[in-house]
Amino acid sequence: MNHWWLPADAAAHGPALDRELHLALTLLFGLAVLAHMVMLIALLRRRSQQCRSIIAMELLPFCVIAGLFIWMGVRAERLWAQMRYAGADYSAMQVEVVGEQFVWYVRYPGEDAKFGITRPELVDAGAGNPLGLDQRDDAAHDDRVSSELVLPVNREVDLRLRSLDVIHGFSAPELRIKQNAVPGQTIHIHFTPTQVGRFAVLCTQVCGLGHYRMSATIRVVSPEEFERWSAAR
Ligand SMILES: [Cu+2]
Repeated sequence: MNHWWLPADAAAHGPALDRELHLALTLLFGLAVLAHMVMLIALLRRRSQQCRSIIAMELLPFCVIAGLFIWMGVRAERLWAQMRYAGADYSAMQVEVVGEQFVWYVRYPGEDAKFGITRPELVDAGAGNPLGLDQRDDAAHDDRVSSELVLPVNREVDLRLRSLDVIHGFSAPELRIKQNAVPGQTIHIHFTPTQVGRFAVLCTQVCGLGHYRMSATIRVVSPEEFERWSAAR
């Protein structure tokens, strides 16, 4: 079913999410059909005879459906928790994505794998410091800010999301990632890209008049190409 109604799967956690979606849609479709059939049968039967047991007619289906929904909720929550709350592996690549009306900035921590301190009063996109990096901090010297998110294939990414102004929605459909960037919060999500290619990033929160043009590209490349790209910067 994937081939005609969902975008290609380019992340390691994608197939599990897709399975969950298919399971939910199939079950709910089946339930909708069943509910209509039960209603129809009940209508026809009640014309001729009294229904003897309200327990069989109403309580039992209610309990079964409630149990089903709880089971589905727990399954989905566990998947989400793996992505969002279980931390990334210590070897994961650190990347920061920051939303600002109406662009996405990407920051790499450089050789020291440590993000430098940023200060709101230093934010000055015109002067080439859109994130307000504080150069007095040693960890900030080798930080690299880019407009393009370039990632090596098959390596886990620990992505931290921030926003400088309003709530933005970071969404990459092929990578099955969608997470809001909230001002004042640093939100981590982690994933492993499994396919080389170019993937769209869209903002999925209506964040202002320029919302429609708040897009970016994720370029997933081979590890060698990633090394070359990093070295060139
Ligand atoms: Cu936005």
